[in-house]
Amino acid sequence: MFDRIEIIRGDITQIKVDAIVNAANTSLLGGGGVDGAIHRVAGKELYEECKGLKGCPTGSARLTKGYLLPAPFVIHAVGPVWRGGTSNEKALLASAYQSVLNIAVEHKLASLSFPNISTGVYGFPKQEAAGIAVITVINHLDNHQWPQKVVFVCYDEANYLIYQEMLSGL
Ligand code: AR6
Repeated sequence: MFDRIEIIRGDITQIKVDAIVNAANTSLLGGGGVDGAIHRVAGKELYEECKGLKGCPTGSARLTKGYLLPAPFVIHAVGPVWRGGTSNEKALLASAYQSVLNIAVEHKLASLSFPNISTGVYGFPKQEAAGIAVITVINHLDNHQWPQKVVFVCYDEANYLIYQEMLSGL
């Protein structure tokens, strides 16, 4: 099982897997953080394809091509804005991860890399977000062949340390 999960510190736009996951917003039309970085590297064709999707609700995800990215596909997941924890944020974050995993099953994507959705501008507490991400992924991998491999890509040191500790304790 745990040979199917990897943690790395780095920039998700440089990772060659079947699909990288974007931490998008409901418009799917780009923004700052990892979303801005992905759109910058993928080029304007990604923006054009996203325009045609007409948005995505919080807790869901949409598949596009990767264009100039090393990864052939991007799965745009919309995590919740943290509003203190009483606005269904935990279930919505789990649902964003699960939606990505469901797309991987549907399209038989062998490898995925996730950023730490909602833990930047959206302000979700990092430790709690990591717990939700890891549990959702492990439960899914326990019961599904696809994706064969999941990489958690941590950009900031705080998230990297949290994920390392969390997975070493399992
Ligand atoms: N590679 C991997 N992770 C990254 C990168 C990168 N190049 N750049 C930042 N991160 P955020 P959110 C990490 O703010 O909280 C956007 O404007 C970052 O350290 O990108 O889900 C969207 O358009 C953090 O751990 O996304 C939305 O409006 C994680 O990515 C809004 O921000 C998520 O931080 C979404 O907010």
